[in-house]
Amino acid sequence: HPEQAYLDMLQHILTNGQKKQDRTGTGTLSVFGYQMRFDLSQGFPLFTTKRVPFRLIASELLWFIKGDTNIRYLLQHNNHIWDEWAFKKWVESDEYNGPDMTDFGRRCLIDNEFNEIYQKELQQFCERILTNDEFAEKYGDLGNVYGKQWRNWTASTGEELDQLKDAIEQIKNNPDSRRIIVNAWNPEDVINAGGKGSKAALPPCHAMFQFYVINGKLSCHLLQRSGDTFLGIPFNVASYSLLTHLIAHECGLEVGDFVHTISDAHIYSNHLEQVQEQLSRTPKALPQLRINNNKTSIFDIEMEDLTIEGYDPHPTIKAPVAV
Ligand code: UFP
Repeated sequence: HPEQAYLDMLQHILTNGQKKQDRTGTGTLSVFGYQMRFDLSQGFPLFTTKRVPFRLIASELLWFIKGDTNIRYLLQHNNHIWDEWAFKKWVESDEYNGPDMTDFGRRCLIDNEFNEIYQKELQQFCERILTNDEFAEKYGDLGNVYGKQWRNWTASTGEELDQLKDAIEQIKNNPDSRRIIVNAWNPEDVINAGGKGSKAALPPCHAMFQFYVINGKLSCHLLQRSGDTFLGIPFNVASYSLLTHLIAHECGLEVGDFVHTISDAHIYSNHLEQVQEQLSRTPKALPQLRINNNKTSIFDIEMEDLTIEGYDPHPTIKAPVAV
């Protein structure tokens, strides 16, 4: 079963992972350098041993593809996965004069009373992003995150590079090339990322990807510098598999493999029981992805053009996010 590659990785980290401290203070079991391979013709790797929310993954990917870096688009699609990053910029700004939100990520996990105040404040923030253009422009934008780097990387000359469009052109016109790469890791923007006045809300996790064409099939290799294997990786696998499908669709190619290399592949110490639960489950048949055939360009694809068929996963497994 294609999903076994993922379950094997979880088991490998449980067995061989070293105890390692991390930025969030949670603690992990970690291995350095792990690779998975998914043959996309065997079904769409939206994992079945727990429910993975396709709509969130797809709307985030379409947001990257548009080159958008403002969370407004995500909120319009009821997608809240990036809220905290924009909220952080807002509460650290001079204009914010609400309740003290210092270190909100950690505090809301341990302090119920604070969590209620925080949730209310966050909800108001999202409302304002949706309804107030000026506010959205100023505080909804995450800076030089994926969308910016993929579609308008600013060169030292000031020229804007569209790496994603260039990659698609290469796939169409020069498919044997070994240089079909999109790089999200911009060293200049990574300096002090997330800090006050920084250019990017956070340094990219999925740093660089490359395409490969053989026998009419498109494959994609992602290099991810850091992977939360329980919570993050199922999203990342589905996201890049979807990207590969979309580009193959545009280029008239079949899908090949999605190859996923993770540098620091870790399980957080507070996800161990959840991982055991997931490993005790038997994978079910993978679903199929359908893309609207009336559209070709990936830049025109919207949510309603994407359907997942035959997805019948085991239930969700809840786990705290390390922030
Ligand atoms: N993480 C993922 N996938 C992502 C993403 C984050 O696994 O797409 F954005 C995890 C990896 C790590 C944490 O556990 O989030 C980021 O922390 P750091 O920057 O310290 O690696």
